[in-house]
Amino acid sequence: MDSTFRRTPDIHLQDLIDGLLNGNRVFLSKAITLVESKRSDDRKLSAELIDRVIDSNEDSLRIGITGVPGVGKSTFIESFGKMLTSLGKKVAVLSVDPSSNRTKGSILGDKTRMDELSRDPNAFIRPSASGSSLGGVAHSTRETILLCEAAGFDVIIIETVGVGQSETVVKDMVDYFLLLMLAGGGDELQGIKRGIMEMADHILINKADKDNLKAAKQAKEDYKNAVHLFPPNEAEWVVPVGLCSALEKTGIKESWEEIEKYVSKTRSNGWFSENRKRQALKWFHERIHARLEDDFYSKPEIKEEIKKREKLISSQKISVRKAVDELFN
Ligand SMILES: Nc1nc2c(ncn2[C@@H]2O[C@H](COP(=O)(O)OP(=O)(O)OP(=O)(O)O)[C@@H](O)[C@H]2O)c(=O)[nH]1
Ligand SMILES: [Mg+2]
Repeated sequence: MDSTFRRTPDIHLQDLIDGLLNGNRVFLSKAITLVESKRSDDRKLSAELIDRVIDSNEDSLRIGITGVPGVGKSTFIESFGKMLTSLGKKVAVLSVDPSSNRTKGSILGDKTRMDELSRDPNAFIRPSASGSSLGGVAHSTRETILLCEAAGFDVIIIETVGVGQSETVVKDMVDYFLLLMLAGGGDELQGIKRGIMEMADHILINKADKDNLKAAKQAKEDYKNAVHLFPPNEAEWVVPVGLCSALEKTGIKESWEEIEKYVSKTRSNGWFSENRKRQALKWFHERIHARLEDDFYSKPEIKEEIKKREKLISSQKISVRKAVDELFN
């Protein structure tokens, strides 16, 4: 972030907000960099910024997309995103990644896979925030969603690699959670846990093309049967199972039609706003926990006291209970 933002915050913050609300993507990028910053003066500005844009998201739609590495998430987002911009929508693409899993190669790969979308004036693609913890990345991604919405983006897509905890984190920040799968091999082989399938609002079997089409059709039937056995969800939504080819751009429009059905159903049965409300409350409590932890561990005297007690615990000279009690006294 340019340092003049810090020196005269009030004037520049207003410029930033104006630019953001006008949909200016340079200002959007700057605003995102600001909320990702860990500097304490930036934090104050970010808090003010977020506060000013908090209520501009009534009509937006937040879609999470997950699936094992290589399933075709980025390719799908390219085709799906282009289809949406052709309908006049403004699309923002963010990603949540446990950063250590992300190689330079796959980020470069994304640039080519989302080539058309990245050049589309109605699309905005922002690579994942680099953060030390998943919780920290999740927090800044949530604020980034708010900023994108303030800048007039109506569909926010969040890609996550389906390898573990990041799915739960993304599920908690989106209205709709789409799971991309591959035919053949069964769930175990794909490394997709049953729990993740149960989180999905939509299962889409990708690469349903060429020699793979027959297997994809079979997989569709199998997953349809599996979905029937899942516990009913609070949205009262029957999870659709579909086929698509992100590469050949088939099944893309159909998947959007399913999403529209979901939105209209959950907006009328109240789940859409109930879910957002619950997500916001969960986020609030997560931040309280994170803040308490940060404040506690960042005290220099605590660090020393912890070290001392680690030694005592290792040599069984003190109980964990007593060590903790002492630290809090
Ligand atoms: N045949 C076929 N290939 C596809 C399709 N979608 C993606 N691919 C190919 O699969 C490979 C992986 O695609 P990506 O879009 O990078 O997959 P990803 O899920 O984003 O991968 P990560 O970001 O590494 O987790 C690429 O070589 C794509 O060209 C499809 O619908 N059909
Ligand atoms: Mg990808």
